[in-house]
Amino acid sequence: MKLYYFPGACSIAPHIVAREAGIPLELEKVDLGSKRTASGENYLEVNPKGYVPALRLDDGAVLTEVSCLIQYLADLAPAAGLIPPAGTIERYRVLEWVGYLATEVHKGFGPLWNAKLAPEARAAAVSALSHRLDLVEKTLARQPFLTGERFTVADAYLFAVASWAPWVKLDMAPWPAIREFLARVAARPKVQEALVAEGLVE
Ligand SMILES: N[C@@H](CCC(=O)N[C@@H](CS)C(=O)NCC(=O)O)C(=O)O
Repeated sequence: MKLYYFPGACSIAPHIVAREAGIPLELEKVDLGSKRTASGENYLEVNPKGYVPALRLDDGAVLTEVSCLIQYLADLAPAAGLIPPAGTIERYRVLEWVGYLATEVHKGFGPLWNAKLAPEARAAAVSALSHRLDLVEKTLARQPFLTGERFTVADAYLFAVASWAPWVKLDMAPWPAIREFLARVAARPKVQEALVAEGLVE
């Protein structure tokens, strides 16, 4: 399987899940400006949505959307325990977080990437995102991971998006439990491997 990614983008969530699950992936970097991949493919032919991630399966089919890829990969390796079995309430708790992260937190960061955002618009975006992060903070203040004691696909997704704070100059001081979570997840050997593979750390 091949993961189309950009270093440090949300594509690092499925990348981490694959490594935690012991699933070997070929990595192909995408230039998001030119929509060309490192090997010269036209990325728009791989994923007409134009954004990362995309996962090319061994039969040539392509899956997109972080929330889909992390579930797909985790389900390939159930013994790794990255997502509870289908039909259990524990599964829906993880999916509840995945939905929240995708639609409230991931998209909440969106406006902050715009360097030309007017100060009032930025303040409004920071305020909305802060409320979303407050809930995450409250949860992580009482347990190490979003659904309890165990690292799941939802934690991989949170790690991906909350790691953007320094890039968008979001001061994480109000959320110490999230900062501790980021350090705890970054220290996981498979996460380190992913960070090194993407050239984010040496
Ligand atoms: N809904 C998509 C959003 C993916 C997304 O936001 N990708 C960003 C990087 S984190 C991207 O590739 N942006 C570049 C672009 O849209 O051209 C998903 O969940 O996979």
